[in-house]
Amino acid sequence: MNKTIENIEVRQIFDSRGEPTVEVEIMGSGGKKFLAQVPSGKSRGSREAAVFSFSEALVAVSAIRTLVVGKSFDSIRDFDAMLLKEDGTDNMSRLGGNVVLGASIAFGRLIAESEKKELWEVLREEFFGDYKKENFLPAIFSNVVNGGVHADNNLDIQEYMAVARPKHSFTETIARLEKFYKHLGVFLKDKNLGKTPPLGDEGGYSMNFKDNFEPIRILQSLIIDEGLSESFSIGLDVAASGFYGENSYRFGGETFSSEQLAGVYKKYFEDAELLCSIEDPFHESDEKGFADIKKILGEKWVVGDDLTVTNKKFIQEYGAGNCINAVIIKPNQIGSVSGACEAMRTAHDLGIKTIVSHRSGETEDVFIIHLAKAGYARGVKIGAPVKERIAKFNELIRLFD
Ligand code: 2PG
Ligand code: MG
Repeated sequence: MNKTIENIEVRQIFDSRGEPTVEVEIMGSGGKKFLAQVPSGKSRGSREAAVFSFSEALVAVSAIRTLVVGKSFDSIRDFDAMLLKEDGTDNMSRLGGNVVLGASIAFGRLIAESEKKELWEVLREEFFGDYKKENFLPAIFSNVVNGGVHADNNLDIQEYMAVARPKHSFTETIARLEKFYKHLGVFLKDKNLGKTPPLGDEGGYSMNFKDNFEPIRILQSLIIDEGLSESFSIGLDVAASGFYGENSYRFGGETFSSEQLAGVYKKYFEDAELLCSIEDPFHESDEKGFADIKKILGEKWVVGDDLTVTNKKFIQEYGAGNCINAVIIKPNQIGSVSGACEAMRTAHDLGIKTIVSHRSGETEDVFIIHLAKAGYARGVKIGAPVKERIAKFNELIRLFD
């Protein structure tokens, strides 16, 4: 099969939160169709690529159609470069980051089919072919308690994640994670006076807690009680932009300066030995807060997300500036497959660990699992093992085991 594009379409679909997002379809020669569903985030960094509504996406796809139909591109890079040139803005505000990303993934699938390869193999060869690395299994960051803007409860911290490190296989690790998630539900139901706790945007439990530390304490004792402390630890996504205002942080009913909040986190890490990572502990403009906490926490992972928005420029700046030692890679923050792969390469060159991540509004698309495998990610962040997120867990098993 050749790589000629016969048509491109966009459709409106709904994500796991019931919010509209887009699905892009590219038709190759012989009428074969390649789809990509783009997720959408609720707690977005201000420097993320533009997100187009469906009506804007229709206009953008008409423009893209005139550029690509009847053409053939040798690589994802060539395809993206043509669209990025046409867009010509810093944040994809002419063609829409979600539209371009959808086109870019769908085109990657066309290439994979034409070369009779898996998508991850195409990505590996094109973007990471020069890496000399052993294949290994990334840790799963699974959000089991939801707070912040992802839940209707009293937690300021957006995500409390079980971090499961596979020893031999994902089949085994995911089974343990599912069991752990169920047991946590039973424990929390008990604590919630016999009522099953509601679920937040990413499938984590989202009832009220005594304070922001309580879920950490509960996760730690459950991990220990279940005999999982060899392979399970705890990660947080604070998403601190959500409670930042006028140079201070409103956290747990109190107002903190950046230094005071760093003191709170320090205590959390001292009190919970299984706590291993903290994402967006400060507002995206609070570079100093990141640098300070990184110094305090040493080897623990300090992860950039809203801070770095999958943009190689910011990863370079904040990585070299000692603000982070790990980074979230969300393809729709940068708006193209090439942009996401370049971000991973920049992180890799700086010795910064990568965690390829979902968004709070998800679809069943499994692209991020292929990206994680291709780029040797150290982690995959995919929410709780329920509903539409199951597709990503299954793809982990299919690609890695
Ligand atoms: C995050 C994400 C995903 P959202 O903050 O890391 O968990 O949330 O997609 O709402 O930005
Ligand atoms: Mg985040």
